[in-house]
Parts: sequence; C-alpha cells; structure tokens
Amino acid sequence: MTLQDDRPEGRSYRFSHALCRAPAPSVVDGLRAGNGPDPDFVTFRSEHAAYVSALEAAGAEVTVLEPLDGFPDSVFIEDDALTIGNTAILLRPGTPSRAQEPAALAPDLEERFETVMPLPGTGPVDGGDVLLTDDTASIGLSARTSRDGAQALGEVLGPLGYRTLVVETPPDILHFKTDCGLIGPNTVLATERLASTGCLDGVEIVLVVPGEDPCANAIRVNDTVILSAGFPGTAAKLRASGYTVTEVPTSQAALVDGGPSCMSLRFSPAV
Ligand code: CIR
Repeated sequence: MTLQDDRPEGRSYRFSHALCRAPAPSVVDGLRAGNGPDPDFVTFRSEHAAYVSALEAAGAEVTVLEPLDGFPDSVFIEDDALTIGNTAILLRPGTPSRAQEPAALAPDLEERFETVMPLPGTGPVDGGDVLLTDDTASIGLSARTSRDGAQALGEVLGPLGYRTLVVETPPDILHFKTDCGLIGPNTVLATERLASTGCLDGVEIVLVVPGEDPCANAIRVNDTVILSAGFPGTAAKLRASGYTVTEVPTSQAALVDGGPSCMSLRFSPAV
C-alpha cells in the first residue's frame, strides 16, 4: 500500500480535536509590525473564548492550555508546532522572543501524540508559513521562515505523504497564511496581492473582496469556515458560494498581527 492510499481524505480540514493556548495578560506586549495600540487583555480573553466556542461548534474537542505570561505571543500556538494525525512536529519560531515556546508546549504534545519530533537542522519555521492541503505543503519563505528551515520541514513531511512547495511570501507580509487560508479540500481564500504572485497556482482560489485583506487568514474546520468578523463582503461571497461561515471577533488578535489560523493547532488522531 502506498502512502497515498493511507492518506486520510480531508485531513487538511477534518479535525476532531484542537489545542489552544489561553492568552496571558502579557499579550498586551505581543509583537506587531507597526506602532499600533496594545490589545486590551480582557477583550482579547473574551474574543478568544468566542473563537474556542466556534471551534467546538464546528465539531472539534478543544483543550485550552494554561496561559504562559513569560511568552506574550504564545496564544498564537500555530507557530510552535505542526500537528498531523498522530504526529506533532515541534517548529522553530523565527523571532527570539518566541524561540522557547515549542519547548514549553512539548510536554502537552507528548501527552497527546504518539510521535513528537523536533524540526531537524537549525533553520527557523513558523507554523503561520505552512499551508497544508491533503497532499501538499506550501511553505512560504518570510522573515520568520528560512529556506533551510522549509527544506528541513519538507524532509519530515515527505514520509507523511506531502510534497513540498517552497514559495516566496511577498515582502512586508508577516506570514504566508497572513494572506491565505484553506477553505475547502483544494480551495484557498486569498488576497489578490498573494494570488497574483502565482504561488497558489494549482489550487482553486477565492479572492477576498477588495478592502478586506485582513480576513484571508481563515480556517476550515469540518464543514465550517471560521472567518474574522467585520468583513461582510467576503462573508457574503463565501455564503453565496455555499460555504457555511462562522464569523469570530479577532479585533484584539489583529492588533498583534494574529488571526483565526494562529490560535489553534488542529488535528485528528489517526485510528
Ligand atoms: C507574532 O508576531 O509572532 C505574533 N504577534 C503574531 C503571530 C501570528 N501567527 C500566525 O499568523 N500564525
């Protein structure tokens, strides 16, 4: 039997479980590209709770890990690991203040996954730069993810049944998935500025409506697309195309450059 035959159909969006990290009060000091205002912790916490509820309503059993006040950005757990079936790969976030987050997460992954492996080599990779379809990992090079890191991740993903495409994220975009998100088996919601580079060729693209770029970082969980609230044009466009859309408030995460994909690790343990 080939790897292809073993590959569970829909593994890129059918998830029975999700792991989140509660925001810590220090999230107000989270990294951001500009000089924007700090998020408000209490509002962040309530928006995060709404996000967890949306994951649950979409069919995932969610575990919310304790906040880590020593790591202001640790609520963005997606950057610390990649979770596929019974395997978790500890990543190497590409900014110093986040470098120790995977080590802090490792014990929680070891409790839940048969295999927990470190990313080989030394090159950095943030999970926000990794877009998985059922058979392909598109890894965007960015200020956080190097070519060495992307190649090392590709070597680990090969035996798990993925081909890897290393692509260039346009300049000034934090992560590859800042500007795109998987919304269907082979369909990606994306901004025009990312799609126009050709790096998504081979998948079906649904563009966000003009002026709504920040909502591209959507996720598909089972039959639901989880989209940031406040982008009515794109929400309507998706619904008109037959998608079930749940809008979640992410105003505070957005102040520190985060969105729906960053705040969970989604997975289905293989049986
Ligand atoms: C950071 O700069 O690392 C955080 N403030 C935001 C991380 C967002 N993560 C993601 O898009 N996967």
